[in-house]
Amino acid sequence: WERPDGSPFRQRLLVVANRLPVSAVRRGEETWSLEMSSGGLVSALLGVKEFEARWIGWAGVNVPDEVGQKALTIALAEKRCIPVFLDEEIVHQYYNGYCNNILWPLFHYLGLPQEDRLATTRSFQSQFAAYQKANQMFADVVSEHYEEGDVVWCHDYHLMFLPECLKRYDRKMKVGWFLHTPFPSSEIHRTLPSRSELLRAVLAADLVGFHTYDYARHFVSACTRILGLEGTPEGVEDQGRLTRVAAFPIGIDSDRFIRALELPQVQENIKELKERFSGRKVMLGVDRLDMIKGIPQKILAFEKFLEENAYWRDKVVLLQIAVPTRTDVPECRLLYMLDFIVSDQKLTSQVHEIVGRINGRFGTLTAVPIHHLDRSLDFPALCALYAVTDVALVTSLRDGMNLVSYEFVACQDSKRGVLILSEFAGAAQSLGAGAILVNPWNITEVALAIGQALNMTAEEREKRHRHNFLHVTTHTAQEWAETFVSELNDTVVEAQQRIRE
Ligand code: ADQ
Repeated sequence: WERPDGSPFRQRLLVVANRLPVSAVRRGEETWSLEMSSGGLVSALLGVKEFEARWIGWAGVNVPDEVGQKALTIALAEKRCIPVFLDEEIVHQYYNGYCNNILWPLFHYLGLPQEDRLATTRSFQSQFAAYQKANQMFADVVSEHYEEGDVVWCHDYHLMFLPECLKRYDRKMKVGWFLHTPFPSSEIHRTLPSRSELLRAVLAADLVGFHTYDYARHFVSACTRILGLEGTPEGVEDQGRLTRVAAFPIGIDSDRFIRALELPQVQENIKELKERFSGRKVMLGVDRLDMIKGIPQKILAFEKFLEENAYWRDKVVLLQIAVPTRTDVPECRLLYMLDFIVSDQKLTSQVHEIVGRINGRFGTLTAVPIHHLDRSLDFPALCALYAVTDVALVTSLRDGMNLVSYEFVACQDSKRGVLILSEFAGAAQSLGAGAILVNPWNITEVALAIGQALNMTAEEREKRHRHNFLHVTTHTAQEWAETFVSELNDTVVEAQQRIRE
């Protein structure tokens, strides 16, 4: 592959993530249809001009037969994607089990599941073994495709073992690892039975990145307290070898959102929404349906606001879009999804119950205060919603960054709406000066923030929006990816120099 102008790329970049950025649907024995997803990471890497990126990951489908695997591999190659084939048992133990039932809640301060509190329990041990095995399977695929000089960028909590597996394969490989979730305080991390193994495996990387300085600091503290290693301003040192640790706050492809606002379909959606909610202020929540997003807390705060502000009852509407997420893994049959389905169902019914109560209390025959949708929106609909919103509410209990807050800001250049943002989202560090920061556990505080946002003067909104818009449009996903990869290259060069000295 060449760059659009015909010149060669400076370097090859192997991006390794649990999921490939495609959805694959089998149409026949040897026929697959593929749809490229358009998430932040994809746009970020498409925008990186110097590197020729290839993706390595699981395609999200179970392909037990060789014919199907071969056909899928060929189809994916056109999209620069290389599949790792995981069977159902591994997916159950590694992905649903260790990743999403143990690491995800722990990293978001929700603790370990009760039955897994003891390292000796069978389920914990087998899930951890499957996690290591799956990481080795990813490493095997990377090593098949790796060429000297390539940069390998591993992503997220699914692949904490990968740096160690890769360095075992080739000590000189340039390996970076980035965490998209928070890294919790070392006091939380030390409750994890496999705490040391995971830290050591990550430290095998040359560069370790987090969204915020706080997460990086927590990681370094965990390494010093749990492993007894030395933390330095640069990272973590172990017997003269330095693993560089730093913050690389992610961004979005802001141009994509800004350009979308001009599309006829988006303009049409905006017009319809304006007519539909005319005379009312629009408040918006867009979240994956997940415990960490604080959806019940958000709705309860809105209820408190309506309770205490009768004037606003027929003048404001909250649109809450909550997309059920982990059900997008087709082969996670009911049995495998049990833990999530139960907790997602509990969360959904809890949210439905609160919404029903509030609409019953404050609704009229012609209008209800909350519209709650349990589904995903397509890109034009999402952009239109962001554009017509007066107040966006992000009340995550913990969130690595939270890109919804960035997307909202990118779509608000004509409206200058207000962002209410949880102080426990990584985005609070970058958009804090423009947003109203809240503790989502404090319903009264959030209710007051809603009042403050709805009553804010145009000058104040303008000032806050300017700050956030400048940040979102300058600290983009492309900049994030470029900075990480060039820092990784520099780190390796510096390490080689140190060895020579
Ligand atoms: P997520 O937890 O998925 O990502 P977030 O950063 O908010 O959280 O990104 C969600 C994405 O999904 C956004 O692009 C949003 O537009 C989209 N989305 C959410 N709900 C939707 C809906 N109902 N309909 C359509 N689209 C919807 C993880 C971490 C985050 C971190 C990112 C990137 O948990 O903290 O910011 O990775 O590192």
